[in-house]
Amino acid sequence: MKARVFSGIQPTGSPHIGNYLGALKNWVKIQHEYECIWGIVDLHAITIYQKPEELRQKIVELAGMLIAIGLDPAHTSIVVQSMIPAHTELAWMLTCATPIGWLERMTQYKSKAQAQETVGDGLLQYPVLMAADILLYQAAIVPVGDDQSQHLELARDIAQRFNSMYGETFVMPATSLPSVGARVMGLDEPDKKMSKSSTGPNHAISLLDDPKVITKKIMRATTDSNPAVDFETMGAGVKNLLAIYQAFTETSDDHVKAEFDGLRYGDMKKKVAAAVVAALEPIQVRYREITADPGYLEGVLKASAERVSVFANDTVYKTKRAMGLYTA
Ligand code: AQP
Repeated sequence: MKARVFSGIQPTGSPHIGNYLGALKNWVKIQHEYECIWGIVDLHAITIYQKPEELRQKIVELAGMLIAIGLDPAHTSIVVQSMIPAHTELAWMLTCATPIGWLERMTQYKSKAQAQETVGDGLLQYPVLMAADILLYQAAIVPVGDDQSQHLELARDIAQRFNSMYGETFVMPATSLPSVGARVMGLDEPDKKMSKSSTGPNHAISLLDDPKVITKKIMRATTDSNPAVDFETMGAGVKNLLAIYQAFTETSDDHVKAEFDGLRYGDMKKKVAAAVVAALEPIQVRYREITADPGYLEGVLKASAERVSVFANDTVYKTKRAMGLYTA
């Protein structure tokens, strides 16, 4: 039997190359090796206010994007989290087994809470819901970007605590990070991770950005005071651009060094931009074809939800039994 894999992406903003290189590209690579479930985690998205009309639209667009990047819905499940009530049922049971101090320590909670006038309880519970997403499917592997490593560790702690309180119920999930691109930084602020919610016009490259826009953003990316690439002294901005190039072209460290050492920044940026444009163009063509037929996407989401509900309900049943809740 193939091991099960789960990972999710929030339908907030437009997916960017950080999401792609940190997580999505890896999803496509492993989709035939494992039994994979990919979540459009809309219940996570609402931990920060989302405009309802936009959210609904973004969920469908994200489903289209996941297929456009190469996920094959005939072999892999693409699920909208809120279509499967078992996610929230399990999340509540796990909440009751999670010490609040574990949640207050999460760095994502601290940084997102700082940016809010009023902090909703959902933001604090975010990692418990994420643990529920993973444990619900008894996933053995979770491919994510590096920013989610702390949440994954917490999911393991929650699983371990639950198993020791109530008996073996959950499979322990392992984190899988890509070797290059695990943390893509903002083009304008290379000390901050590229993020959908950052608003700077040159911060992120969306997977749907026009080739001209991609080139313009990369040409304006922050570098340092050197005139050309120097592997001994390069700053975070140049490192980030070369990591983006390497992750898109899947070339070795030696190849990148040979190609870029001593190259002036203007020429280096042109090469990076050409690699990003070449990789994203076919995705954009497929995206336009797929989203032209919303009925198709609806069918994919319904079929996936039906398929995975069997495992999900089974885990909820086991968890209820373990905790002594009443089951018919
Ligand atoms: N900059 C990044 N580099 C590498 N991987 C990244 N991921 C996110 N940003 C980077 C990975 O993408 C997957 C899905 O992301 P998400 O939508 O759940 O993550 P996020 O952290 O919420 O993304 P954003 O862009 O930062 O959105 P906001 O601003 O709304 O919080 C995850 O596997 C994540 O690791």
